[in-house]
Amino acid sequence: GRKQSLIEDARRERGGAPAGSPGPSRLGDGFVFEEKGGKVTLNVLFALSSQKNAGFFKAGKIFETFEAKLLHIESRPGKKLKNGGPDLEFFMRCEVQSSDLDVFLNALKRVADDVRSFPEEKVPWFPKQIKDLDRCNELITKFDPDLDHDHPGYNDSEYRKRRAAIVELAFRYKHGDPLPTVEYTAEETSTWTQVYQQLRSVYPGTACRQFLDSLQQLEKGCGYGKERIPQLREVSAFLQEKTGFQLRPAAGLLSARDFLASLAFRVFQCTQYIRHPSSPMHSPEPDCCHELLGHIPMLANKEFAQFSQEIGLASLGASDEDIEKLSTLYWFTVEFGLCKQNGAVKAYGAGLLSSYGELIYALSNEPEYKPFDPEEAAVQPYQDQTYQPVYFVSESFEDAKMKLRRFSATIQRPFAVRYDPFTCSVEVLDQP
Ligand code: HBI
Ligand code: NLE
Ligand code: FE
Repeated sequence: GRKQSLIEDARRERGGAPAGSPGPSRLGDGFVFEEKGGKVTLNVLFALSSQKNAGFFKAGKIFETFEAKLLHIESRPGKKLKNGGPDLEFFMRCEVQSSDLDVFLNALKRVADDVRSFPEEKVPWFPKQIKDLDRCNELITKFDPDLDHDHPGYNDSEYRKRRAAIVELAFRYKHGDPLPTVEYTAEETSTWTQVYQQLRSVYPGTACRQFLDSLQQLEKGCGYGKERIPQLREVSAFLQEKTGFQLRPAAGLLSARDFLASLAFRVFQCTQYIRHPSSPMHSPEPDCCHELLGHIPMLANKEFAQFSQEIGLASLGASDEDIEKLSTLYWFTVEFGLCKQNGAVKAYGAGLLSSYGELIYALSNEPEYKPFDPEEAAVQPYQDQTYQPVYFVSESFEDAKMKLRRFSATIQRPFAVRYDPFTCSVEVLDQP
């Protein structure tokens, strides 16, 4: 009936091309749709005038005619249409007979505007070039001082205003721009001084050797000290010489996927604002004390830089479940890891090395210690509001690195990636 007549129409439009099964189809959009059991799954986007509701029912009729199996539907207000009036944009995921695909989409194009179709994404998008990191900035707002009632800055409008201004620099930043400089206020500098002095005095007995080595170099050659907050620009230049890592400004806590992806390019996303002066000893979220004191000294270490990048590469295009595992592992190592050195337990995790309160607590006899095992650490539940109840202790720094590397290699993907340092890009190698 109706379907047959649409097929006839389509054949006429194609200039009388023979009918028959077009099979997996390449359409105007240039996508190849994968056929499975005679069916294809596709995403369709189209716009309809919200003033003429008839369009919606006509579109629905087409889905009905082709017995499209709807898997998902969303609508949102769109732009103004050519033919006047605001529109509604629809996003549908559906399954149709692969032999009907062309005709189905053409029929839709007659009743809707801006019809676009693309195959179902099987692998989550990931950056291939260093400049793609401009798109890796998904924020997790749970510790945002504007939204989180428990944030020490929640009732401090001055703090929030100042912080918004610093965060704006990160929002505007594009790869290749000079790193923004922040003129820190006297109050901010005084918070830094307090944090620096407290931590510096306990580092010799609590931090791992690699951290102490780097910190010394940063103090000698990169302006580290209690007097002022180092600028990202000078720190990035220092790191580039040591390990090829560079910094880019981040607006806050990023999603694990975006944060880890940047590590694949030896880019570390750094917040530039400082914690609230009322809680210098601990903050649940990253701030410049955490980045500059916790992370930077470790990233100036060649071996640590190497395995940070490896975790990053393992995360590219990984499933949500694998990202969850990798980020939990990252949490218990890069953020809160302990290791044995000369018979004593020392901290190498950045979340410990930037929090006087937790550093002392982690090395006291209060928390539980477990021997580091990546399989176990990757699924250990954790909370990120306050001090950890459990820490993983590795036999040595090298041992942690080796085990982490072995674990990262077990993340399964239908392709392999290789980093090309000459072009700062990721090559994707398809595996059969
Ligand atoms: N975002 N800006 C920023 N800084 C971090 O240190 C950070 C992050 N997002 C996630 C994260 N760290 C990790 O704890 C893991 O979830 C990867
Ligand atoms: N708790 C850390 C600190 O106070 O510096 C920050 C941890 C960020 C994950
Ligand atoms: Fe961190």
